[in-house]
Amino acid sequence: MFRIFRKKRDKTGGTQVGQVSDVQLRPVEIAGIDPLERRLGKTRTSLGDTLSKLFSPGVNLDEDLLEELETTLLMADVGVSATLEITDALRQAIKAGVITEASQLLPAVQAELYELIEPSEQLLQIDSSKPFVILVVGINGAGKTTTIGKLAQRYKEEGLKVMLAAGDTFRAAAVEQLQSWGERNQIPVVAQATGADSASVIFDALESARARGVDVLIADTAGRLHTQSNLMEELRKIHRVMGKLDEHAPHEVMLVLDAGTGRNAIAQAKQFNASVKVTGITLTKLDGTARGGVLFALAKELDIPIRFIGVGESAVDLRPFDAGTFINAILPISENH
Ligand SMILES: Nc1nc2c(ncn2[C@@H]2O[C@H](COP(=O)(O)OP(=O)(O)O)[C@@H](O)[C@H]2O)c(=O)[nH]1
Ligand SMILES: [Mg+2]
Repeated sequence: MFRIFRKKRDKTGGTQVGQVSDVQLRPVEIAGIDPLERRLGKTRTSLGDTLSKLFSPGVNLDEDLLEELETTLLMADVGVSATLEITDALRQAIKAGVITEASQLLPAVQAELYELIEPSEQLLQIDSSKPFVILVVGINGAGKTTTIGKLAQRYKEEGLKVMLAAGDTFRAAAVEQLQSWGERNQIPVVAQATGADSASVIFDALESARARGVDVLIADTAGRLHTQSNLMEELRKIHRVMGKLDEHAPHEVMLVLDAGTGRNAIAQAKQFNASVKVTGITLTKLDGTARGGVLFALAKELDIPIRFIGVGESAVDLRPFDAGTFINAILPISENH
């Protein structure tokens, strides 16, 4: 059984530290899907379990405790700025007498973390553009091609007409990886030989997608060229070339980041965003890492929606990012708080 939680926001819009009633979380069961909390088990252990132990009954609400909280958050890659914001909020709440006992600490941290990532929860809406173009960017091995496969399957199951563009022409295996995937799922893949100009492959694909009334075109790109500046220049070129056929394309520039790279993911996001405006992030491999806290750092340090999280190898493991579900998977609190 899969439990997700629906949240109910405070009518006034504000949240007060320690008052988790602002973030009411209701379990909803969905059959047949592994619970997110199991997939995020490593981060749940590094963050959730450590905090639960730290906030044991009778613990002193003092600076030592706040320092240990700080260390735990930093170790889980939550990032300095988000960590300081959370510990400061708790310090103030303790000082103001809002938090007076240990049992209030975990709900307070949960509420703070929730507030931090809630603005990043913005589902990718496929509008009526024909086609709606998703340009997928990111470094090698981040999970671009896998994510494209999962997305394509999702949209096809929703009844949309999907096409893929094999824009990673730099690596020999990359084109074949996408092609074989397309064959298995009866989804057309526009490709040229390895070494072809990526912008021209994607341009062809967009032309063909328009002619065939495709709903969603998803374009793969290379993750590494000889130099980083070549890569960024190529992405800008792809962007420009697409704009010649459709001034609104690409409708989404999706940056794929590997959660396992921790703080490095933040640096990548800043770098990519500086050359092509990134409109959405997919954070992959959250199932294999204890560094899932990087999602908080991403939310805090970059103003980019988090569209999907990758928590495994199959299509259902690319899940739309839901802040409440995410929080509850890594920092569960009991209902009676
Ligand atoms: N466990 C896990 N593995 C993933 C996830 N996403 C991608 N991978 C794996 O990461 C590896 C690299 O993925 P790939 O899509 O080829 O990366 P690309 O170079 O960016 O296209 C592959 O072995 C994928 O199966 C995920 O969410 N969870
Ligand atoms: Mg690839």
